[in-house]
Amino acid sequence: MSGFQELVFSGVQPTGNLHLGNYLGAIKKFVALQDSNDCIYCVVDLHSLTAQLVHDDLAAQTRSITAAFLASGIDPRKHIVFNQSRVMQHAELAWIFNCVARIGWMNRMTQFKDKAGKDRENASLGLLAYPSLMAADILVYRATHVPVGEDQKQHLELTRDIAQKFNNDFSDRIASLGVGVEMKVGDETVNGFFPITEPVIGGPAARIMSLRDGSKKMSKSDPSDLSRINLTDDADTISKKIKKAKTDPDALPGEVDGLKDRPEAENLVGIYAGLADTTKEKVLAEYGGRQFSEFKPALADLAVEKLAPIAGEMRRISADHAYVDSVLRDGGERAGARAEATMKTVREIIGLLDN
Ligand code: AQP
Repeated sequence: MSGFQELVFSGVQPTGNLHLGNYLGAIKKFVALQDSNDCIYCVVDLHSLTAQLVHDDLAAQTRSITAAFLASGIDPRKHIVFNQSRVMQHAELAWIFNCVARIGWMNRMTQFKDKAGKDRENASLGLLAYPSLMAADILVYRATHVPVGEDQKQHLELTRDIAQKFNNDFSDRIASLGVGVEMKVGDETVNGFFPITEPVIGGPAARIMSLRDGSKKMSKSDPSDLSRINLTDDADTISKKIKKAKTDPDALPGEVDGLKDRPEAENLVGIYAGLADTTKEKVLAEYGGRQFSEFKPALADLAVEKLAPIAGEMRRISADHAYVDSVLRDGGERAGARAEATMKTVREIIGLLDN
């Protein structure tokens, strides 16, 4: 894609129990990408303050997300795993991006509109500026690829806009300092300090929906625990939740086209495909024509088979605070060195004295 060294970055907020959507939409991709890429995975604790400022168990949740990363198979020695607040350069670059981005861009973010609700005037400034911090998380490492679920697509487009605007606004300084990198954006070759990051979104599980309502995404903050499968759920709970999942009375279709206007059926087929590393087409080739009374137990067995080992590992790793903290400390030191290298140049580009 560009003259930038390829680097994968992504983050997860410590805002509650991780669920199947987080796992299939994001963490499973993190694991797959680590074989052939340099990766940085972050527990974005500063982001979580936009949801809840005063928190009894932020430290416990930060450790729990870290344990989920490790239990899912992320290797913290080959790659970097850390919590965001250890590397203050994220917040520093976010401030600069607050001055690059426009309020209108932030106001258009659907996540802000959803989370702020009707009383936007009363939403925190942090919630509005969330995408600016997310852009900083990514660009402070000049990351080229970001694996996320589909709900983050708009924020990644904004990250691209921020990078592009910074590159344009400071093009003369970037050129005179000789710190630009040539990259291809669409058909054009451009020069800039920050890469125009590529989202890694896709596959059958990019957007997992609530088990109770196929029009709402599976979410940590849904008040109904039956709406999601938590990574920590035991086998009985997983089976019970899948059995109770909302469906329609028809049998599964033989083709993907037949899932149109059947959001709950499409969701369960997507979950099966995501867990089995296959496609919806292949799932329907096997289960087309069968009733949910047959499909749901097969899905429950598969979910238990794939998730139970992760839950067990999570429990084991979470209990070892000293180990988890050492991973975050070591990752924070390595991430901090990389982030500071970027920020030294950013300060120079802007003209902030730090000598
Ligand atoms: N339902 C989903 N399907 C696929 N991917 C999903 N992700 C979240 N929900 C789904 C992806 O998981 C990663 C981490 O998400 P996050 O914790 O940073 O933020 P979130 O999107 O706010 O997660 P939740 O669970 O939906 O929390 P609340 O309830 O607070 O809004 C991201 O890559 C995200 O795309």
